[in-house]
Amino acid sequence: MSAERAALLRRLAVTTLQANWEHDHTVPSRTLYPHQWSWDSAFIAVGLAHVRPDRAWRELRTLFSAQWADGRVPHIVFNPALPVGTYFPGPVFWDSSRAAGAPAAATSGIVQPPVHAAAAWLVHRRAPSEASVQALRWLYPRLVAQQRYLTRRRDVGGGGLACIVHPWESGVDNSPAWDGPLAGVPAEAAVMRAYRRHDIAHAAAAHRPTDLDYARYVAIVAAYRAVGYRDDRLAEQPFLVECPLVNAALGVAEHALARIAGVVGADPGPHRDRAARITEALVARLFDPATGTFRPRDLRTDRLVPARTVLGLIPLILPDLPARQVGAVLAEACSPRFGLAARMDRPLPTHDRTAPDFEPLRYWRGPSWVNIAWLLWRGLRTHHRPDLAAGLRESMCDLVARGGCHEYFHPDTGAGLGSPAFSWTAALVLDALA
Ligand code: 9YW
Repeated sequence: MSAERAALLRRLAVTTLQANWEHDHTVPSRTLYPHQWSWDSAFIAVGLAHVRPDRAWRELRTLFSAQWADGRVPHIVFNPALPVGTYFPGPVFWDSSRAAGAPAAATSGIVQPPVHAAAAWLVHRRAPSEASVQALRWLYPRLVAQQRYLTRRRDVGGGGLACIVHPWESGVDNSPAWDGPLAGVPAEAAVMRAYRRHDIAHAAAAHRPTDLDYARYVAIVAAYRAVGYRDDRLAEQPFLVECPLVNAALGVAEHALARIAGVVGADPGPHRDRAARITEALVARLFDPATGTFRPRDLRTDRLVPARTVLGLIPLILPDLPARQVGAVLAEACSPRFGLAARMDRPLPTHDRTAPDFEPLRYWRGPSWVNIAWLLWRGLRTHHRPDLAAGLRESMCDLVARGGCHEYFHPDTGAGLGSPAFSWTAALVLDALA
């Protein structure tokens, strides 16, 4: 990309982040997502570190101020200044304030991938200062509590990994990876007539999860809400899955915490040990030697799900992933299913493009997303593949330069889809350009 084009792109990204800043956090999108979302904030902080490190820390601080007593970091923190009903499912639906250990702020009761420790480390490394050390001191015990929650309360499978109790916890809501585990959740599309979906009032229904998906999302929340979001009887929940992205993020978080511990005067040793154990567990439980792929484990059947989605490539972000699995992930990524190459002819899709259920327009069932490309880009650099990393970076930046800071992109044409001013797209492209 020419220096001139990169400068234009940088300006667009900065303007987008500025426009989405909301007094103490950034909204993912003004139209679609008007509150604060958990993993969005981590990605956004990584981008803000390049232009406004003060805001990067504020973003993380606001999110972690809404952490629950048990350590969970909620996937949505609601902005109290907005009228109830601005977003569905909103605070009334989640009704979290009655749950034990809920914070003062209105939040959801579920989590998202724990990418925050890695983000905090990147922000500090990009803009180290007395203020960043102070920020890390404040965050460190909270990040440790987040890890403790996930590794202790969520290890329903007993094998050292965290499970998710809702597709929303994976961040890739309607991925084909969840079709099997969701099929057993009792719900009828008609249930959704009782609710007004916010998303399809602002985005094309053909791009979004279906009414039946949504009915199941609502049914799962209702089951978890009914037990006050407590995790002592999680095995009774209707959706229980070990996700490769969530657990790869969990392992990377321990690596990041080891580094942060070094800065704040804590012991890095336990973090290194835990990181090694998570990587071992990920390989033992989610790697299928027959196909050479990582796939989610459905704890209700104790089987790996059949779909080969982009989630299977994300363990590459683990610096201690064994060589055999690194090779297998790269083979899958460079196959026609995902088309990774030093010169990519099409954007990275979120689902196997040779699969019959690949849908180029529908959200996480095919379209290209910048956060996923960015994670893989970082993994490629970690595992010393500068050729493939450069190809992916070029493809990612080119998408945004041509289409704008869209939420997602058509995986064949690269056309921008969803929200046109999406925060993590802007933030991560800023990081990739640096
Ligand atoms: C929804 C905010 C969130 C992201 C998720 C994405 C979507 C909300 O938007 O979820 O209504 O589907 O799937 O990853 O955090 O950007």
